[in-house]
Amino acid sequence: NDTYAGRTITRDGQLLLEKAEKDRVETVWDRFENQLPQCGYCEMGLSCRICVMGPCRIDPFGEGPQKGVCGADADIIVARNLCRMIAAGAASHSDHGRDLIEVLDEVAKGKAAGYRIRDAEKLKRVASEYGISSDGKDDLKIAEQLAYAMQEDFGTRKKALTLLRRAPAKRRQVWDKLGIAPRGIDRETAEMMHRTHMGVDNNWQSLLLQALRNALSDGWGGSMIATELSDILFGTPKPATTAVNVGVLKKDQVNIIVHGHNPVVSEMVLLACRSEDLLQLAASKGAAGINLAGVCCTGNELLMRSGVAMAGNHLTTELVLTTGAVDMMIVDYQCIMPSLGTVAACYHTRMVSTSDKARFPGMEHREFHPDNAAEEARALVKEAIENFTNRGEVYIPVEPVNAVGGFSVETILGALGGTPQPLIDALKSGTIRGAVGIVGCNNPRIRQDFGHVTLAKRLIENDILVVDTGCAAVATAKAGFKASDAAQMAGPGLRGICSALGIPPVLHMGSCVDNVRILVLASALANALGTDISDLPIAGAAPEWYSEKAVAIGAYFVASGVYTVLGPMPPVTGSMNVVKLLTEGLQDVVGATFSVEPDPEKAALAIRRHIEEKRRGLGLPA
Ligand code: NFS
Ligand code: SF4
Repeated sequence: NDTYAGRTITRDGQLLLEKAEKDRVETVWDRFENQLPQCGYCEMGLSCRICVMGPCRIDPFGEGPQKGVCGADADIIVARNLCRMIAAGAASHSDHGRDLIEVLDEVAKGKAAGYRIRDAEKLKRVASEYGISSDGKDDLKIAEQLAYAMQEDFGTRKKALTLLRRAPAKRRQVWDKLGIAPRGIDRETAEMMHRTHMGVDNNWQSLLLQALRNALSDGWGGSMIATELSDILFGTPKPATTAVNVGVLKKDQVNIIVHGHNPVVSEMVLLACRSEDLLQLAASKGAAGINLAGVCCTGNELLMRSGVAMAGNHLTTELVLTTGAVDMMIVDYQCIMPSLGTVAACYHTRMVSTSDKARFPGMEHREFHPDNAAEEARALVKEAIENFTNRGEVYIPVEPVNAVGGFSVETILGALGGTPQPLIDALKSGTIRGAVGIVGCNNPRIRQDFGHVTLAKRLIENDILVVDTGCAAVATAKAGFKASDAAQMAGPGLRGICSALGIPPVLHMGSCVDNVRILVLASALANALGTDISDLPIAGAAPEWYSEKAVAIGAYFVASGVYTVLGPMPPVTGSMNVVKLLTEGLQDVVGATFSVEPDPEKAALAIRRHIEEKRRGLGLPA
């Protein structure tokens, strides 16, 4: 069916769209079509509803009003809107990070049954970065002090975030010179909201500089804390084989899906799924086992650390329910479409929300806190098992694809013998031309996975190593780029290295907060070369992004010196000043720019040109 093929390149998606139509289930694509044509003012960033003298619109053709009621022009309105997107994105990642600090603190105080320190070595390493010595202290004492120190990073008592020290010296000088080194994680978001209130900062340049500082407070602050503490509490990822796409659901087993972002909930569900008595209970109901699978980033968290299978990315989250095979979906927060409860109501699937800050229509709310999470997870898994016998017809139309995940920086450097030198040698000789991070979401504006898969394919064919995260990482996994034999898809140089190391040419580095792993890896490369991140033959891309979080990520990539290509156009075209600053002007400010290119073939060309230019800059062979 052409309609389905126009919506997604995935076989499972196409078949389940057909099933959804048969079952009269409305999906994100249907609702997208119902919204067309979308508001042109909003698409250009030219509408403002920051205050109630408005809402206001600027006429892009210059005939109607050129000022809002307060006098704000197109530049101010577009900049403010973009700033608020970044503030929301940074707040989301950073609030997720804060939740992990709370768990660490409760673990330290003995109040979080089920959680523990799984990577004590990393605990000590990160603690020492915060100036906390481990001498003569037990792990819990160190954990308590680290939790306290990290809370300070969120506040107003500091002049600069602790983990900025991980960035190359030259990069920190850039930030200091511009006055955009973030001070406190919450502080930068709060200041961004303040500056964009009516009548505060009305200079589009200074607004956008604060937006970069706000984004940096996410990348080198909130998200980085989220990733580091997740490793400490749940283990630092190591490569493991797993499976992806809807075919990971099992007809003869209890299927539980976790959805959302924070491993604080999903790790406890995983623990419960593996407990002997619950497995026995499942057997007594005629199930051959308990099958836990993920969607979106909490799925990526489990995939990275425990090889848990992945049923799909963002646009698959509704479709996975139309299999009729999901006995329970457990959600935490972020990227969870409020339509899911309605979809589930057509099947026997039980829907459960778990976070005090995220509720959804058609879901039962069962709140998880560090002190009850282990117990609550067991109760839910038990109820999922009981729901197994209520299943109707089940339709699992595809076989899963195998994939290797789990590439933390620790693992990558470990595989290279402890230093980035072999990678640098390969870059220097030109065996590998460069490296690109492909990140971000799905968006119904773009055929699902088409942007991610096409871009990754073209890059690896041209000997560019790809690292990916989030829904991009799931897309390339579904397409087989992380399978054990995927090195064959790469150009000769990259293929040789991947075959020798036994790794795929597209490395799964985790969830969206794990984009910080890419920053840390880039810093290691820059430091080894004695240069800045902006001099490296690397780039970032978000071919199918949709969320405010993705804008924050793009902004901290660029502010960290990484040229970044976006697929969908952000709502900025109403101001040529803002567009020019983002796509050209930032070069002289932070040594990197954004670019927008919805066609992944053209994006690949732009990225290859950029990488060759950076190689020339470093005097590396063509
Ligand atoms: Ni990232 Fe993860 Fe996916 Fe996009 Fe959403 S799940 S945090 S925001 S849609 S990649
Ligand atoms: Fe209109 Fe200005 Fe109020 Fe925005 S802040 S809604 S442009 S009056």
